[in-house]
Parts: sequence; structure tokens; C-alpha cells
Amino acid sequence: MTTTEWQPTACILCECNCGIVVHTEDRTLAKIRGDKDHPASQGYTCNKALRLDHYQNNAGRLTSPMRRRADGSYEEIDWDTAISEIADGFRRIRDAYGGDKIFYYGGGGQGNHLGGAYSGAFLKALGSRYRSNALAQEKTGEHWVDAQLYGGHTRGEFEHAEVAVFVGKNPWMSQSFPRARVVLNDIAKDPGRAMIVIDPVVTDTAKMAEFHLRVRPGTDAWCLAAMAAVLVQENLCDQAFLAEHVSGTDPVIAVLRDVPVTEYAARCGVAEELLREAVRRIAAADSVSVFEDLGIQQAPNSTLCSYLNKMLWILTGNFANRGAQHLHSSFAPLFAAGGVGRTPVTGAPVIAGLVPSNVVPQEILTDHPDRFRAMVVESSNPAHSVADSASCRAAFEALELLVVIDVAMTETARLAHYVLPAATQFEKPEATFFNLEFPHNTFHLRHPLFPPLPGTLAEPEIWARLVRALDIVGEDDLRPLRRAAEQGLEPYGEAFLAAVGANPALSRVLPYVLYETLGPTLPDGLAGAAALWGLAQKTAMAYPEAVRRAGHADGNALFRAILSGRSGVTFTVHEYAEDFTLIGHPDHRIALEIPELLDEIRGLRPDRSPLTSVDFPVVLSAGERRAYTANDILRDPAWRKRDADGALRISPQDAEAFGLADGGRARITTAAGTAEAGVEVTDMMLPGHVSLPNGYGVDYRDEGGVRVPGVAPNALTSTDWRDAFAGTPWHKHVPARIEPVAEAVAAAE
Ligand SMILES: Nc1nc2c(c(=O)[nH]1)N[C@H]1C(S)=C(S)[C@@H](COP(=O)(O)OP(=O)(O)OC[C@H]3O[C@@H](n4cnc5c(=O)[nH]c(N)nc54)[C@H](O)[C@@H]3O)O[C@H]1N2
Ligand SMILES: Nc1nc2c(c(=O)[nH]1)N[C@H]1C(S)=C(S)[C@@H](COP(=O)(O)OP(=O)(O)OC[C@H]3O[C@@H](n4cnc5c(=O)[nH]c(N)nc54)[C@H](O)[C@@H]3O)O[C@H]1N2
Ligand code: SF4
Ligand SMILES: [Mo]
Repeated sequence: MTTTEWQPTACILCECNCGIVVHTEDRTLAKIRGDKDHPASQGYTCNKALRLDHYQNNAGRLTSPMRRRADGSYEEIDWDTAISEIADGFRRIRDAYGGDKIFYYGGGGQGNHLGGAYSGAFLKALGSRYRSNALAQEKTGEHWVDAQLYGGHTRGEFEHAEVAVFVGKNPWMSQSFPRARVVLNDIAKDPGRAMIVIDPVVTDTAKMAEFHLRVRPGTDAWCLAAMAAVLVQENLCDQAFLAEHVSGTDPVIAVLRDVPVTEYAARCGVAEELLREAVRRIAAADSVSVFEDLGIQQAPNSTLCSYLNKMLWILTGNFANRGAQHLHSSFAPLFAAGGVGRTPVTGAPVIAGLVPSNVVPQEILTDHPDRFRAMVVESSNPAHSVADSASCRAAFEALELLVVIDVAMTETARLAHYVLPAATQFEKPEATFFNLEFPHNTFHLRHPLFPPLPGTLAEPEIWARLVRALDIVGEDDLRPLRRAAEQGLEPYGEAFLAAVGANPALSRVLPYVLYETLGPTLPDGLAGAAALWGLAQKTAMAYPEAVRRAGHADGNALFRAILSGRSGVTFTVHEYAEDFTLIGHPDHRIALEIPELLDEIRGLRPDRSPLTSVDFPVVLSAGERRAYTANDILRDPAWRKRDADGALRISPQDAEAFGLADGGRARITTAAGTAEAGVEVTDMMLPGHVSLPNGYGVDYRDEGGVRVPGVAPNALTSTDWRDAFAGTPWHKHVPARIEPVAEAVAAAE
């Protein structure tokens, strides 16, 4: 199948999902460029999008369901056998121990959330309750704070911000908001705008910033507390905004008034005057946007840092105006609503319905009667991406049933009883639910460019076959809906409401019902998009005005626009003042006081001792984003144009102290493990701080044999280094020891 027309789709390598257009040749993505018609990315891509064929075509693609033999090797089996054995297996687990012992991990990576939308039908039907994914190793602490402050998720409007603040975030490399490099260049060039970066490393973003607050690793809480305190102590808060839109201000002001700024600046290693100047710049700006990311979310005091960071824009009233911080609409919420639950074995906090990734091994590897016995992993590679890979492996091996759904034979798949091969994201309808912008929010349904590779299936079909095997919905229940669907969306909507109202069995498996009844009537191989009909209805009900402003009369109109809008659609257009209506609290005010976290601010006072020690004297950031990293999505090492082995970055001072030279090799030892890496000596790093990239250390097999370039970062991390509130890991702050590798020493002598 060769096309000479540009076909719209999207890059799947980070949460931006930039629109691209491609030429295909047979099964390859022959030419790739940015899609100017995409409403969010407007033709922008970064360097990585051009390498996407390494995802679509590589020697690691799975082409048959696989079953593990007693000796650990795998045999290919047909789909019918796989589906019936897997359904039987989970039924047996449910009957023996209860459905809540079936744990679900994943459901979507950077570009693919549509498949996971169908998983709930099968899991709910079995009584499974616990789930998790990568958000529970980065964003749950921030979510817990957000839920209390305003009951929603905020994003900055960087494109129009006078001042952009990046806290532990390197958007030049990691992107995360539309057209990141264009926006960063614009800010850097404009003398009327400014960038503030809080990062121990001289990143590409930090190099562009007016204010680089080069904190010592792990000391952001002191830095951010001092910044918020300067706002209060120098009378820089927006009193009118606080009076009108914020509750619980007084106790917060009281705590911040007592913060010893000089002492805290010294503790975080930032010159006090620089810190004060940065705060004054924030206070003087007409608009400020803030992005916090892994540099604080995966480091000590992470939940506290999320809270303090939000003070910077709340105390200065940078909400609901152009270029500032915003709540936004969502097409499909990434986080479940509800309070904090507890995990069955360790009692860890379950925030937004997600078990902290760090406790997953402990919830399995125990003789506790409530331990997880079985697991489904979809579109995720936890044996590689969750802290302490060795204990993850041991835990997954102890499961009575592990099923992995992936496009490749991953580190996790190699531990599974069954591996189910998915069609790639260019072989099925796909979409991302990272729809986080304001005032215009966009959604992009990508059409398939190729038929599924023979032997593979799209996830909606996999989940539908599994539900069918459970035999809980009869053809009699579905037939009226199938007929209604043939008559159009309006009759379907009425029939759907009536059927679900009358039959509770259907309401437990809604995505399945949509796929089975509406799916067959959708054009262009889009059956897998059926679940979006339900989400479009919900969206139109949640934001009727904003959906109409975007040009969609109702949920059906929105759904039709999504089906036909090949480059994506704008689904909501908000007015700035409506930000306040998106605040979840009944009084639509931001609730600033979080007593537990105010206690934490007070508790910062005594100079806490660093986590490093004589044995482990440096801080390792395990998993930095670089030009050629993309989580675990690309396994073929040929995709990288440089940094083939993912060098350990180290300061000249440390290199000298440890006897290392640029281009040499180092051994990195932590409490959890040891690894070797090539060395890059660079002034980017502070003395006492070293870094390794993410996404390395995955294996790749082709005719040339097996290769595992670089270090798997989680060979070096421990599950017990985690945040007290959210259980999120401290990947950016792993105490470590660095030594020259013996051969290198010998060669040098
Ligand atoms: N190229 C590329 N882009 C990606 C990804 C990818 O794999 N590759 N992954 C995507 C995903 S899933 C995510 S979540 C985002 C993550 O995006 P980022 O959070 O921007 O990525 P990181 O490089 O992991 O960490 C950000 C910064 O934290 C800094 N840091 C380390 N320790 C500290 C500290 O103690 N304090 C402070 N303030 N900063 C510290 C690091 O120096 C680094 O510059 O990137 C997305 N984009
Ligand atoms: N030490 C350390 N660990 C980290 C981090 C760090 O900075 N340091 N970062 C953390 C963060 S922020 C994140 S987001 C996680 C990411 O880690 P994971 O949650 O494991 O996600 P990905 O690496 O994106 O893996 C995606 C998987 O989906 C598969 N896949 C791709 N397309 C499809 C498809 O269409 N269908 C199916 N079924 N599968 C598909 C890929 O083959 C791959 O195995 O890693 C976390 N782990
Ligand atoms: S990696 Fe991210 S920023 Fe780069 S092209 Fe892909 S989606 Fe866009
Ligand atoms: Mo992430």
C-alpha cells in the first residue's frame, strides 16, 4: 500500500502527540513531517518524530499470541485458544480468591489511550478493583494537592505567558506543552518576557532563562518555601484576588511569614538576591505560567513541593487571565474521582484510583491473604519502568497469572504466562487523553494507516473477545442496540439509555456494549472509536457552552466531528472568566489551606540531614529526558543518532575526585544494584550530582543477536525511597557511589 498523499496521524513519543502527515510505502512510514492543520501543534515537531518508523517496523514486533511453557520458553498459540485460556484463568482466580486480587497495570502510554478505555468492561465484570499506571510514579502527589486546592488539573498557557516558570522541568528536551521549542525561543528573544528555571543542571532550557535557580538536588522545598515567603514578606501578593477568589489564606500567610528566607536560600544553594529577584519578576508580571515536573515530582518532599509551587501563582493571582494558569476541560479524565483509599497489603495511599507503582512488588510478594494473585499489563513495561526492577521481576514471577498486551516482547512480557500481540498505533484507530489545554482544548482521533500486522489485534477487539468469553451479555441484549445504531446516532442514543436503564448487566460493561453495537456501523475501520461516543456525550454535558463555542451543537455533533476531523478537532473553547466555574468546590474558590502540608513547611526548619552518606556520597538522577529517549517505546537502538549508550553525566570536579575521564567507563553502585556506563564530563552537572538517561537498558534482538545498550535506570532504584503522602518514587535522588571501571584504569596506566 503506497500512498502519494499526505495522511494525517500523530507522533506517539511524548504526551504532546504532535500532528504529523506521512507518506506510506508498503508497511513503512516513508516520509514524515509536521501537520499544519493540527489545531494544537500547527505543524510543529521535534527531532524525534522523524524516527517513528523504528516503532512501526522493527525486529521486535510480536505476531502471535504466546503461551509460556513449563521450561520458560514460549510457544505460539492461536487467538481462540489464548482468549479462552486467559478468560478461564481469570475466572479461576476470581472464584478461588475474589476478583479484587486481579490487578491491572497500564492502559496507555504516551499516545494510546483508546485501547485502555475498553479494559474496564472485562475487569469490572470479574470484580477487579485495583489498578495503576505510570501516573502513580509521577503525578499522584500533584493530583492530591490539586484535588484539595480546586478539584481539577491546571496547566500554564506558556504561549502567552509574560513569565514562564519551570520547576524540575526541561521542556526543551521533554516538551509536554504545544510547540515547546517555538514558545521557549519566543520567550527568550522577547526582552519583555522572562523564564525562571529551578534545576540543579544547566539544561538547554536553563541556558535560555533569565533566572536559573540552580538548587542543590533534593532541596526544592526550601527554595520554593523561600520564594513563597518572599511574596508574603515583601508584600507582593495580589490581595484583591486572594480576597475574592481564595479561602483559607490566613493560616498559609502566617506560616510563610515565619519562613527564614536567608537560611532557606543557603540550604538550597541559591543566592538569596537571585531568589528574591526571581520572585519580584513573578510579582511584576501581567501573566505567569508554571510547569512542575519530574525534577520535583520524583525527588524528596515531592508533594510538599507541588503545594509550594502552586503558591507562586495563586498568591500572585495568576489564574483565569491570558497567559496564566488555568483549569481546563477534559475529554476523558486521566484520574478517577473520589477520596484516598488504601492498598490491601501495605496500606499505601490509593490516589485517583491508582496504587503507587512503588508498592506493587510488596502487594504481591507476601503471604498476606489479600495479596494480588493475577495481573494484566497493557501498554506498559513495569518490569523496567518501576523502581527496583529485581523485586518487580521476583513479584511478577510469583503471580499465578500474568497477561501482557504489547506490540513487543518487553522485559515484562518475558515474565508473562500469556503475551497478546497488539496492532501498532498506526494500524488501528487511536487517540490520547492528554487533552490539557485552555482556552482551546483539542482531541485527535487518528485513523489507521495500515491494516493490523497479520497475527495482531487492536485492543478494543482483544477486550471484546475476552468479555465474550465470560458470556455475561447475550445477543438478545445487544440486538435492539445494533438495530438502533443502523438508524443513526440519535435513535441509538435513545435506545442506549433505555437499554442501560433496564439492564444493570449492560451498565457494567459499557465500552463493550458500544464496541459491539455502535462499532460495526462506524466507517473507515473505526469500530474501535465507539467508546468515544459515550465520552463525547459526557463532554457535551459537562461543558455545554464551551462545546457549542467550539462549533459542536451537542454530543452527537462532537462525535461526528471527531470521526471526520482527520487532523484533530477543538472540542471546547472557554472564556477566561469561566476558569472560576471549573473550580470543583461549591463556592468556586481556591481552598489554599492544606493543614498536613503546612505542618511540613514548619517541619522544614531544622536542617534535615542529606540522604547521601559515606558509602553513597553522590546523588544520581536516574532517568533524565534527552534528545534520543522516549520512555520504553522505541526498542531498536538504531533509532538514536547519538548518545548510543546513554552516558553518565558528571561534573569535572567529581570526575577528577573519582578518577574518571570523559569517554571512560564508570561503575555506579546504589543500595539496590550496580551498573556500568560510559562517562560524559560536563559543566552542566553540579559537584555531587550525576545523571543517567531514561529509556535505556531495554533489550533488542535481531539477526545480529541480543543487544542491551545503556543502563536500565531501575536496576539502581529502590522501592522504599518514596514520598510519604503519595508514594511516588525518588528516581531523581538516588544516593550512589561512582568508581572507575578497572579495565579503563588499567588501559589508562
Ligand atoms: N525526549 C523525551 N521527552 C519526553 C520523555 C522521554 O522519554 N524523552 N518522556 C515524557 C514523560 S513520560 C515525562 S513524565 C516528561 C518528563 O519531563 P521532565 O520532567 O522535564 O524530564 P526529566 O529530564 O526526567 O527531569 C526534569 C529535570 O529535573 C531535573 N532535576 C533532577 N533533580 C532535581 C532536583 O532535585 N530539583 C529540581 N528542581 N530539578 C531536578 C533534571 O536536571 C531535569 O532537567 O517528559 C516527556 N517527554
Ligand atoms: N528510574 C526511572 N524510572 C522511570 C522514570 C524515570 O524518570 N526514572 N520515568 C517514569 C515515567 S514519568 C513514566 S511515564 C514511565 C513510563 O514507563 P511505562 O509506563 O512502562 O510506559 P512506556 O515506557 O511508555 O512503555 C510503553 C509500552 O507500550 C508498548 N506499546 C507501544 N504501542 C503500543 C500499543 O499500541 N499497544 C500496546 N498494547 N502496547 C504498546 C511499548 O512497546 C512499551 O512496552 O516510566 C517511569 N519510570
Ligand atoms: S516527541 Fe513529542 S514533541 Fe516531539 S514530535 Fe513527538 S509528540 Fe511532538
Ligand atoms: Mo511520564
